[in-house]
Amino acid sequence: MSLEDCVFCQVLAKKLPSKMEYEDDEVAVFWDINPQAPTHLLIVPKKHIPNVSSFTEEDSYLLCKMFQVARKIAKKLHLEEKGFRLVVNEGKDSGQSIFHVHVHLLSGRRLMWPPG
Ligand code: DGP
Repeated sequence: MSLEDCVFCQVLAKKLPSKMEYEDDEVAVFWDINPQAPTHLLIVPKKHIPNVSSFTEEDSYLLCKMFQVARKIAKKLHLEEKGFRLVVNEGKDSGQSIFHVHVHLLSGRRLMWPPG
């Protein structure tokens, strides 16, 4: 897949604007363009991996790192006390619309369960 085909690759390459909250060599965190909660961030690996099903054994470190970054961002934004939700949509029926794997971090309102 080329850079032009993936919205998140374009965000990561700064070819599309975003409100970046965190960035290192492997993972970036930016604010969702269509927020579903007062805090709605996306934790995204810089490596183009389409979805969870595409993760290889070698990517295991990255998957773990995405959750570590989520934890640090939640702490930085003081989300721990009230709580937050981490969500990964996998495939079209789950609602995945961008096929570059990402973890949604949602917080700031009472979240319903089960999700719709
Ligand atoms: P999902 O449906 O799980 O694939 O989530 C994709 C999310 O990405 C969705 O909540 C909207 C968000 N999104 C789509 N395009 C952009 C964009 O160009 N910039 C940002 N910041 N978020 C985007």
